[in-house]
Amino acid sequence: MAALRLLSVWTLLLTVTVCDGWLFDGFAARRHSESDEVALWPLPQKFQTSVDAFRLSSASFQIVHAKESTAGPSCSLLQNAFRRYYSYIFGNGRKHGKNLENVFDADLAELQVQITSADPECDGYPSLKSDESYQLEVNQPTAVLKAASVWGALRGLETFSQLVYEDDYGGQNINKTSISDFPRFAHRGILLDSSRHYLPLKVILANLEAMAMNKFNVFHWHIVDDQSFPFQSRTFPDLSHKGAYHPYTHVYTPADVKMVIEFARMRGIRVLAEFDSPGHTFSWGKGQTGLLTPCFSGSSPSGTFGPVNPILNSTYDFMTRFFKEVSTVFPDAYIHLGGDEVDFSCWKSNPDIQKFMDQQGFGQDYRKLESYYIQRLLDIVSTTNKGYMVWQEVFDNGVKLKADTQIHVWKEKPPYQDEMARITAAGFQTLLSSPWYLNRISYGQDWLGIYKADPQNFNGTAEQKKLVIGGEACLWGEYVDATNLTPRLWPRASAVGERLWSDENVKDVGSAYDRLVKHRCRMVRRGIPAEPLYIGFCPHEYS
Ligand code: CP6
Repeated sequence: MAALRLLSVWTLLLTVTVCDGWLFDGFAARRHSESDEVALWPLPQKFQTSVDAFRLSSASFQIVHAKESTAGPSCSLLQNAFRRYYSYIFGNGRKHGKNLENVFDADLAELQVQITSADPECDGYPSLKSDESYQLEVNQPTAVLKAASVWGALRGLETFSQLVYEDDYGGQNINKTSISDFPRFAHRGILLDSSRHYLPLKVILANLEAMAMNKFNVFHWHIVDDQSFPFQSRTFPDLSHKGAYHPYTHVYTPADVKMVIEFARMRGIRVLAEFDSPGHTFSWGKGQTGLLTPCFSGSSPSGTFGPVNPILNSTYDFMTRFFKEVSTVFPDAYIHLGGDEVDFSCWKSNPDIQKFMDQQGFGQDYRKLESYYIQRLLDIVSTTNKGYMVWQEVFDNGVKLKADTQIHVWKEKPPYQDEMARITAAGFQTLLSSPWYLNRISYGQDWLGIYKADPQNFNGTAEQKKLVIGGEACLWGEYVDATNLTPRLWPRASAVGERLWSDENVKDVGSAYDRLVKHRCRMVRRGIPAEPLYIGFCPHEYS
């Protein structure tokens, strides 16, 4: 046994304290080749680790429910997570055979998972209010993970799996460690766009798996847009039958959607569906005649269509029935209603719209017409008891919003800092995406700019800063399909993941680089083809 293991000095090697605002990490770990393998991402809020190393045997190590836990074997969410993390720790059974022949007295026998609240939320859905905090004590002969609910336990299991490293003999080790962790922001999302290109279920599920590795908790599903309508509606089957790229292969059936939601739930991830209107709706028109505004060329219809027609009662009847269905299909408490980038030229060309504008006294201000539509849509969606999220234009146009509306900032200009200051000054919750448009690519290490952006970096009171619920990395789909989605998103989205989870003082790019390189190799080992940050190699890339 290595002499190192006999040293039971409780050494503070890596310490992050929030209150002092100092950060000291990394260099001591480099002295020990064993700890070299350990790279926590995102960095926990508080942690201490020592040179005391314990061995794990794949033959005997177990993840179990603690006796005191309010959850037990009937909690399939945890059972499933235990199995998943056992596989990640011991390499999906690849080395299993070898280790089984080599049964030894392990130093760490088990990880006990203890849920402490009366309701562990095993069968529930994660929400903005979920408690994702956890405490992890790794000691001999057992490690203990404590969390109020399953949501914190999931985050702690990921951290535990990241603490395990391989020694020179291929054995699994973990150092004595103490962690207390919680997220900085409650909303940590990834936007995927399944309209510009259809995304096979497999790709969506792989992305959810990668999200869990990075402690993301919201999958913003920009499911339909101008180019295609893959969402299969039971009430309006023609929407996908006529509006999808293909009526059978390029659709998400109710069973598909259920599978995505359940796969996400098992990982503590919300599925936030976006049905963007009145713009970005060209594909809706194919299966729902009369929904879109007919554009005119001079005094006759040109045969082309614009945004949703806001002046017809039939439009609002349709939206009422459609969102009633959507609100039952997606269990999340919020729906994203879009409201971005409305092109007014078609509305301007249409004489019926002009007449309506006159009647309403809107003059030539088409933003007022847009607001009129959004107002009525919001009233409809409110009757489904859902909260809503909208893109920033809706706020910019002065639409009257319910107090719990969340406003999604995406534009680069005016500067997002000014926009967030205005939104929070008006008392609304907000989330940031402007610096995190990962569909934008450039030569070089663009993760640095992504990493440095901070959603609370604007002029405002503490009260205003509290209204920032987090942010989302967006991967718009114009140039992305199943072939390139994963490497384009990861590990660049990981930079957003740490910004949204870790303390605001965690911003040393040197430490981040070292950890992110290893974290990226870990994702690759776990089957996520994340692209390299820069030159180099992964320890296991040929094994
Ligand atoms: N689609 C929709 C898009 C975009 C938006 N909404 C978008 C805008 C600018 C860039 C990338 C994507 N493709 N519906 C804006 C929210 Cl750079």
